[in-house]
Amino acid sequence: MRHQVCIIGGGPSGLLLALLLHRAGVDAVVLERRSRDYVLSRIRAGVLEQGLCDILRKAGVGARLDAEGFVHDGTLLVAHGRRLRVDFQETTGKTVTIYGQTEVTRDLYAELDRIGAKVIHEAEEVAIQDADTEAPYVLFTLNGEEKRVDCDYVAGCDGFHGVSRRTIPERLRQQFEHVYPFGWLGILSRTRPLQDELVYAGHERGFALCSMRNARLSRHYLQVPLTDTVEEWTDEAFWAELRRRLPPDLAEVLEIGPSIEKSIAPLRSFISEPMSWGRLFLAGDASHIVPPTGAKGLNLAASDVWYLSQALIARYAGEESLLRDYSAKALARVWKASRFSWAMTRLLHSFPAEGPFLARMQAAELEHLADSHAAQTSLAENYVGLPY
Ligand code: RFL
Ligand code: PHB
Repeated sequence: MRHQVCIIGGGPSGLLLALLLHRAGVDAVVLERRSRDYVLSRIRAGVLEQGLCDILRKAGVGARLDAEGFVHDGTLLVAHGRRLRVDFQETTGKTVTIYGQTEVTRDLYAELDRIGAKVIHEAEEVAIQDADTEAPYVLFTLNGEEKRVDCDYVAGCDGFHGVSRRTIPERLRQQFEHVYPFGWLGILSRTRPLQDELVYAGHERGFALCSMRNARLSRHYLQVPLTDTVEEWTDEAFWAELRRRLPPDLAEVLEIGPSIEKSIAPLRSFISEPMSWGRLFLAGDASHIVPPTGAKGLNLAASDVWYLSQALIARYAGEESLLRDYSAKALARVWKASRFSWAMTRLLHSFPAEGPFLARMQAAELEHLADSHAAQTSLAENYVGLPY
């Protein structure tokens, strides 16, 4: 088969790119390794920047987001005996929206189905060939049968463990990585969110986050050692530990209930440069990972996809310079969001191996944040998303 663009990976990056291209009359196919049910069972991001919401609306998939998403004007930070509400609306004039990545993905699938775009699931052994030539192609197997897609361009949207990044020869790739000595244990429960906004809690026993998906669905996280397993964490142990890490008045009103999902994710910062090679272009987690503390992963995937979609659309209108500049342009925003995610992680987690110096630095930084409108504005500006 032949398509103008072959997109590897049907997560949010790949699906959004496919939709933006189809809207502009560029023909794209998506090859996804998993089943649709599997993709829709992954519980991930929940905080959408205004930039991502605007893209979803432009792509024609904003209706449910606008009807069901929760607009948040600020967030609460509690740590080192301080309680600080950062007001996004007042400091930046912007907000974020709580709407699960699963729902974004569901909306994208529904619209791609409606317009008849091709998303091939359970595509195995995907291999990108001749990406550094004028005629790239992609091989894969489907139900044991070998298939081939000939295309003009390949978009690598297949996440951290995908094949796209590794298709770029190692000698041409520079990788930057920082692994944190802990993970996040997350649970989803049919309980009332702790309060109307997210609560980021720093505690000497470790970080905790109280988030949500809707008025009856909570998403909470605990910092845990990398050696912990999900099986070791009963629901009772999770709730007891979360309560310990919250200020008493919040712990008291925390509604608890059985978990309906529980998982542990390691935290890392990772960036691979460049984000393109010949006619292969990477977007989203395929090229970079941020720790979830700043809620930036999905949002960065969206800014990559926006730049890439505009570059490919321009290319089919006869203008090639945007594609040439794609990697540099995307990386500039990636590094800034990675810096923010790293700084939020350093500020709020416990790093016992680093001794008391870091803990005092965290306390000083929170004190500065509490005293300085400029510092709050800077945090808010990054949290709601840098412009693109
Ligand atoms: P994905 O979502 O990993 O999708 C990649 C897709 O590619 C498929 N694939 C392949 N397909 C074909 N052939 C292959 N060889 C393939 N290999 C893989 C996979 O099956 C998959 O469907 O990457 P994408 O699209 O770039 O999207 C990135 C986001 O998913 C990710 O950045 C966010 O979820 C990160 N993240 C958060 N981001 C935010 O912006 N805000 C948040 O609040 C937030 N919270 C989170 C998060 C990630 C978390 N985890 C579990 C990593 C919270 C958590 C706990
Ligand atoms: C989430 O709701 O899953 C979530 C929210 C904020 C974060 C990370 C994850 O910083």
